[in-house]
Amino acid sequence: MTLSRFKGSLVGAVVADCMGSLFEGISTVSLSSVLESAENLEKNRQIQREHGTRPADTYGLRFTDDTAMARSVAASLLEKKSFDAQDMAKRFADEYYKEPDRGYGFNVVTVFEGLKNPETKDVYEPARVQFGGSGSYGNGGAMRIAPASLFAFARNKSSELQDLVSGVTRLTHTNVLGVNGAILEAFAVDESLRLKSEAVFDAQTFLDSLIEKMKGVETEDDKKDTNPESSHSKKRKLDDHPTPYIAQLERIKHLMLEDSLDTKVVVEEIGHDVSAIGSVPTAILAFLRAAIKSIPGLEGRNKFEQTVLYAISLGGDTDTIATMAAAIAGALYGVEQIPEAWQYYCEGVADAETMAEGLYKLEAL
Ligand code: R7I
Ligand code: MG
Ligand code: MG
Ligand code: MG
Repeated sequence: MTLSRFKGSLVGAVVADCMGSLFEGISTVSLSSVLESAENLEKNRQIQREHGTRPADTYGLRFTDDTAMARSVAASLLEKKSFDAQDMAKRFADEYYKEPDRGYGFNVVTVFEGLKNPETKDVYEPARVQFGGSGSYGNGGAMRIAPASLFAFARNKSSELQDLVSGVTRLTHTNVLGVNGAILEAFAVDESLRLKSEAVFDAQTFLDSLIEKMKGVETEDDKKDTNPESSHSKKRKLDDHPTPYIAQLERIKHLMLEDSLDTKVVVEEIGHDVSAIGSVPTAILAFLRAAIKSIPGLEGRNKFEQTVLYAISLGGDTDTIATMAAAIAGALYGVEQIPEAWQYYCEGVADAETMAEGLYKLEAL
């Protein structure tokens, strides 16, 4: 049962990245166009099954940087059976230089250059000097983090999840908003895995638990913030709320229950951009909204499908918001809810399944 949910999380993340990438950067996306793109995959698969002629890659969707980096996280944890910063950093950089056209963030490329430079002794240095020393607050840490949640869960080391995520994230993103966004995403995947079943799912409880956990994270930061020149205080200018992620989760608490929820309202109040603060909470909202009620226009689709299609329909950073929402949803609903046609046409599904199996088989410590 848990194996299906490990696979659901990683395979789910891959298909959502591939499907979401078709709409990345488009600020207004209609749900019907998202639905149509999914129906195309399903129709093509049907035709292919009936005639058995078309090669799979005719309509294949490529995964993007989100998946490329998640694969490195998983591969490093599997190979080293613990977190090895040097190994993971090397995988990130090697992967980028192997296939630089995966749609990487504009600035993170400088980090890879730094990591490749033999003069670089500290693998954390290139990320630290980004943006004049404040570090990136992009969602590139959060988008790749699901394998860390699975790893900590399998190892029975969930108490160490926060430190693991921080270590993995700071290799490219050191701004507290970038790090805490990854921590929130990792907590959400962990929370999903931990639920006994879909039947006992309660959105309020789920959200309250995340808020409780983020209280530890965001107040810890407050305590540490004694130096007015620290990167943490710089970030405050971006979002002057003392606990911005908790504030986002509180907003979601109200929004998710609204009878009809306008996409414009979600975008205005929560966001859909490449910042972690403007996308991780959005992914959580998409997951919760689909879990609570049928999304209008998506009736008849299962919860996993609704989560992904709805997440993409929010527009903006669609591959990333969808991949993060799907990693959470897949960890609850399991791989069985991921349509066969989606799995068939998305690149990297088989590898995600193998990695999920590997992580699942790791022995508890
Ligand atoms: O966060 P990152 O890896 O990008 C991930 C996104 C996802 O949508 C992927 O699917 C891919 O498309 O890219 O890459 P970064 O370059 O670290 O951050 C992304 C962008 O966030 C940057 O290019 C900046 O535009 C913005 N950004 C900042 N802008 C000003 N000041 C991030 N941090 C800052 C900052 O401190
Ligand atoms: Mg991407
Ligand atoms: Mg982007
Ligand atoms: Mg993206």
